[in-house]
Amino acid sequence: MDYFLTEEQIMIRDLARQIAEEKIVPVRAELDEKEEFPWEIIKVIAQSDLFRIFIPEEYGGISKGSLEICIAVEELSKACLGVSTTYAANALGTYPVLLYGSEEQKKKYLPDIAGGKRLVAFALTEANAGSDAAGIQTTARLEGNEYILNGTKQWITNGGEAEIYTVIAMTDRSKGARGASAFIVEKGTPGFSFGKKENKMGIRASTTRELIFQDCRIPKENIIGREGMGFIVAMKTLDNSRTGVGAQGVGVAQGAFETAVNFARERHQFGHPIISFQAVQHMLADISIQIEAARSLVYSVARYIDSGAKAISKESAMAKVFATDVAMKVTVDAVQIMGGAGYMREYPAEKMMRDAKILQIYEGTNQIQRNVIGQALIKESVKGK
Ligand code: COS
Repeated sequence: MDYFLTEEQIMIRDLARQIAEEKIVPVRAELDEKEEFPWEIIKVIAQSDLFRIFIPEEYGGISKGSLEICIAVEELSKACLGVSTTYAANALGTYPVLLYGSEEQKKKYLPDIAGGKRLVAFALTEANAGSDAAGIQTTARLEGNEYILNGTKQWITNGGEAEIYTVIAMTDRSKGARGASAFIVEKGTPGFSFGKKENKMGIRASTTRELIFQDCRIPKENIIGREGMGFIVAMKTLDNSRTGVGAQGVGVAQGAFETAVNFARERHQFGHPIISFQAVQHMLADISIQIEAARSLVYSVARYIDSGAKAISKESAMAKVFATDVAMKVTVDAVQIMGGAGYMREYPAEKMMRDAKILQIYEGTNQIQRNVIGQALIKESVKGK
């Protein structure tokens, strides 16, 4: 399929593909095995300017949009979802500043983020606030010129390795979702420490950690937007970021497809390569149809976001659900085509299958995405759209 990419988009794709093939593929199994954070690869990504993609030019970026991010994420994901999660979560953590940050905050943080000098993490989830994001318990109390944060965030991607954290906390718990606010907290701030590091089924090259705030004082200027805007900041951040999770799905599915095709050409049974059997061809045909459909949707939604559309919740949720459900099915089928070999650590298919599962869970489970789509459909039907 020709997606009519511009020369610049093709350049981004080729650059990300080269990094994926030369730097990620050779070490992905080891990173997965050792559950090791990919600092060497992050440095290469930084040197290649891929962190600059979605940062405006005036802050050291190249002012590209959602489609360019998706293209880069897809290529990295084809090689390793753990590495691409680190990259994509950095964008997730940056969106609050990009979308709602003050001029001072943008000037202070975005150039370093664009240069890949400081990684970012987004901290919303807590032990009792996963799908129910408005149920967060972490508090931020204004005292003089400082906010004092108390609480614990759970399962934070890039936790511990990132230098900058965009944190959602309650400034007025009595107001529910309308009592949340968003803050920037820097690593090293007294009262801010890291807790449990998770041992995960997949995306093991990425790090997932607890953040602990104990009377952590931050300057009052570190609030993003105004008090009470935190839930909207979080939801808009996720609206902008979820298409990228869809792109991760497309990438890992493509990686699994290519692995299965290569294997099916080489593997002989009953005197023939297994790719010559119709049972295998039909599975590969179904896989390729699903991947192309997922890519088409992800790219279309990314282009829709880049067109400046304001209401993007439904569309980004659709891209996330469809492409990540495809990723799960395709990676399972790739293992099936490869049979016993697919189940072995010697081949990358089993890692891709383990990695793919998280895509249906993080940045809002696929059940929550269907709620978001359902709510949008109700609103549209009321408006008679
Ligand atoms: N954009 C702008 N505003 C939004 C919004 C969006 N995408 N989604 C919700 N809002 C607003 C609503 O309009 C509502 O505003 P009012 O109080 O003015 O009416 C407010 O935010 C609360 O919304 P709602 O009542 O829909 O909130 P709920 O508590 O029912 O939760 C879901 C909504 C389930 C969609 C939300 O909690 C969610 O997305 N959960 C998943 C979180 C997630 O992705 N976690 C992953 C961790 S981050 S990696």
